[in-house]
Amino acid sequence: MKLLSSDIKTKEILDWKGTHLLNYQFSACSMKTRIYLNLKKIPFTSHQINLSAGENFSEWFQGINPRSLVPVLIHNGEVHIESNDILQYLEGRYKEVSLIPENMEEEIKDLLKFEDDLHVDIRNITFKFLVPRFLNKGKSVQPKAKNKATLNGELDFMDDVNRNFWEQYEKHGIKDKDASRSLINFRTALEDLNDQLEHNQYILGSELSLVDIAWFIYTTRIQHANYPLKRLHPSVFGWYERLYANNLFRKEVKRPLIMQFVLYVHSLILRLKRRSIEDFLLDQ
Ligand SMILES: N[C@@H](CCC(=O)N[C@@H](CS)C(=O)NCC(=O)O)C(=O)O
Repeated sequence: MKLLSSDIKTKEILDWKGTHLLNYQFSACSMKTRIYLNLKKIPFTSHQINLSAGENFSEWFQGINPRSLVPVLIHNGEVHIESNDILQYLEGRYKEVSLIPENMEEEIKDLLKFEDDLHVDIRNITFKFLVPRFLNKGKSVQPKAKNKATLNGELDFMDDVNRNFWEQYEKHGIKDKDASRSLINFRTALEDLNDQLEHNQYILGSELSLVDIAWFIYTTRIQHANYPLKRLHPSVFGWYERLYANNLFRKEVKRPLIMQFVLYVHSLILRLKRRSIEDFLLDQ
């Protein structure tokens, strides 16, 4: 999704030349765009927006993305938001090493839309089973900036959806019924994926595509949250391991040891309390 230059209120970025990615090291959608840029060998400048510190709600960033979300691509002063749209936009500009197999544009569009629709579910799973709630305690959702970016001249409702998510999370965490529904949605999608990957090297056949990149990120995330991928969907797990062997994928999903340690302790606590993904799956 390309924004109009009149929608951008942080005007300085309109003069940026080359390829810039506003992203966060540990954000799933950011990882997706970084892996894509690595695979395509597109040189880019990375600008970290620390989501844990609420930097996406700074005046500066709110003046760029009306949704206050990462990633944002700035390509020779043009601003693009929505990770899947960013990949498809770049695919149209950089044709060598195609990641949209011939005649599959429409199928890929549909599959990426399906993947994007699951974003709310990966969020629920992440904040229910992976990230302890205290880590988001200090997350400061700043009020709407005076000079907020717009979408075609209007404030964007997706910003309110996101703010509402954080407000609810602050009050109740992720509710059990939402977590269960999200697990069912993922399990169903992964069962289909498993059928496809039983006979194929990649999701769409013999060629690597944007859909593989997108699902690599989701499968990484749910495994970090201790979803039993290998046991429930062995062909998806085999495909995941093949991609993980490639450093262009692997380096973007690396987590520092201290983070791994904190999340491991959290997962032990969930297991002891019988609140892990495995426990929720048993109840379904
Ligand atoms: N559909 C969007 C989702 C973007 C999104 O939700 N980004 C998350 C990180 S993965 C974010 O910026 N979260 C910050 C927040 O909610 O405060 C995309 O694909 O780009």
